[in-house]
Amino acid sequence: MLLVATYKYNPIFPSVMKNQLIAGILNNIADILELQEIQFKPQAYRKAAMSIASLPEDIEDIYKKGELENIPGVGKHIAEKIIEILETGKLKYYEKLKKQVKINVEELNLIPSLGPKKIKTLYQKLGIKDLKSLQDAIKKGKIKELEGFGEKTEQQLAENIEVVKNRPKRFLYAQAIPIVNSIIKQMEKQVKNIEVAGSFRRGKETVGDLDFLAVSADPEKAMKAFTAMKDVKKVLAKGLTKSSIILSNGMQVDLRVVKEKEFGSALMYFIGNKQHNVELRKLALKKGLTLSEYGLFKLKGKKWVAGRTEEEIYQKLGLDYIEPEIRGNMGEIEAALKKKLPTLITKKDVKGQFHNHSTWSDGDSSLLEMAQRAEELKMKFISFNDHFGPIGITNPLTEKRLKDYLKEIEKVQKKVGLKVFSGVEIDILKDGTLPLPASRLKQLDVVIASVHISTRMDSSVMTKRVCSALENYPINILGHPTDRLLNEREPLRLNLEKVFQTCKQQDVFLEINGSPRRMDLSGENVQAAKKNGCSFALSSDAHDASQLSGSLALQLARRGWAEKKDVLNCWSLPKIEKALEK
Ligand code: DGT
Ligand code: CA
Ligand code: CA
Ligand code: ZN
Repeated sequence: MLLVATYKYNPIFPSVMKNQLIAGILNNIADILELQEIQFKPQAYRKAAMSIASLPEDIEDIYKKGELENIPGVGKHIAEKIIEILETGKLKYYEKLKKQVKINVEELNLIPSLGPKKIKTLYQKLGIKDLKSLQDAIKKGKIKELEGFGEKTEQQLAENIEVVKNRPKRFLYAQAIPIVNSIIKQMEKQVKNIEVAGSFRRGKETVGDLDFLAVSADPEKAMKAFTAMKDVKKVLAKGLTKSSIILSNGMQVDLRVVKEKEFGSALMYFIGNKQHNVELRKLALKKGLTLSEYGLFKLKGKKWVAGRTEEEIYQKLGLDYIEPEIRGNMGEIEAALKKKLPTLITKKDVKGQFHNHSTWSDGDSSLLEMAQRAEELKMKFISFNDHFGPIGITNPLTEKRLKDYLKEIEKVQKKVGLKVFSGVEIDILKDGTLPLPASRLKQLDVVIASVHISTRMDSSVMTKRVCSALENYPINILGHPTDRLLNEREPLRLNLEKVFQTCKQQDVFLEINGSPRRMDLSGENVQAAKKNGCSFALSSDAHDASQLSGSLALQLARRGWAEKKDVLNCWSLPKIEKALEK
């Protein structure tokens, strides 16, 4: 079932949001029609919903091109409804249907184990209309008495309701960036010092809430300013050391004001993660010390040892400084003890970005606009990898257009001062073949191969599919290896260890896709791949010149312990070119 929460249109991820919103509405229409025992129509709506949910392109763009009816399952009538939603934000037909059925399908559909048939039975036999009446019926033990339900189903429903109600609402890292910047900007003049901690500081792909720490001589003033910031919807708590607010987008933000002498230890505590903190405290105890958010103290007599800065605490614990991105109890404390921490790459090490789309496939900027923007950003190279293959986007490259595309890239190369790599992002088809022969692929600088279609295969079949492509074609980079979409789509079922080993054997770089909604590989995956001897290529997966600077790949590489030697983008140009030869 698709979620049709009434989220606000989010400009950072327009495509996903609109596509999912529309797919959700069409799915609910299918459910309602099914409840009304209308024949055939439900399947038509469901089919359209499914193809829209998996579109790799923004449905609004398809609409602008007048190509809605090219989407599988979308005919004239459904296209008209999509247009109404896109233009007015609503659909009269849907509103009318909802009134007719008297059942809150949107709400009941949030429960994973509840389909249209069950919803109908529950309504007809017990008059269940929404989550509340469902919960009441469960409490009274009425569900298990229904034919086709039983005790197990009732229990499962009860559990699923809890899951849905408690489902943590996590924000994407990229959504949090402007919020963090805005808070720091608003608060920085009100306090002596302010820093962000928590999962955001660790560069985690999604964040539950934001945690800030400040030092102030006047905590009252600080808290007053904090709770009066713009966009504050609700003040959950307002005290002298801690306040919590909810912003209008639903995000919770905590601020703690601490003493200057405690700033380092508090920062360390609130950056986390929890397991890292726990291990540090154990280590402190072994050294006859005790560590808390208030500082590092002698166990006996509680004499203060350190706390102003994180650096001095790590030092007193006998550890090298550990960057926040790798604080996860993933071996970093051991490495810091042995002075064997990786030297994490930084922004200045990254010389360019792979995997960029242009108007030659589903991008919004021309090749030249993209290359010029890359030059402005002081990149040393850019790699164009427009889509090649039948993935259901409206404008993939074909063999015929490929020639002109390559000519155009040559022209662009003459107009800009950075290296322009030619390439494609080509589909790994269901059977592990690619839609271009190896001989043609060899004529390109950078071949990225990715899975986009038939994504629900079993692990063994999917692993074979991917590995067979890696073994039989001159692929440079395996694109978005798990195909996950944060908060939306589970990773492919893949034996990643096997994929990593095959990449290593075949000299294929694993992509670290820095697109805000993908962030694929995850930091944990990068670390595991590195252990298998793999190397990485950082990409922006930009579909617009404005997205070139927004790649989050660097942060994932850091979370995955990657060093310069592991990351293609950090090498010299001649070395990069050599590494891409196949
Ligand atoms: P989030 O907000 O779910 O994305 O993740 P975090 O890591 O930001 O977690 P949060 O906001 O609950 O707490 C911030 C940090 O505070 C956390 O990373 C570690 C520290 N912390 C919180 N609760 C505990 C605890 O019970 N024990 C320890 N040792 N540290 C804690
Ligand atoms: Ca947090
Ligand atoms: Ca928190
Ligand atoms: Zn792709």
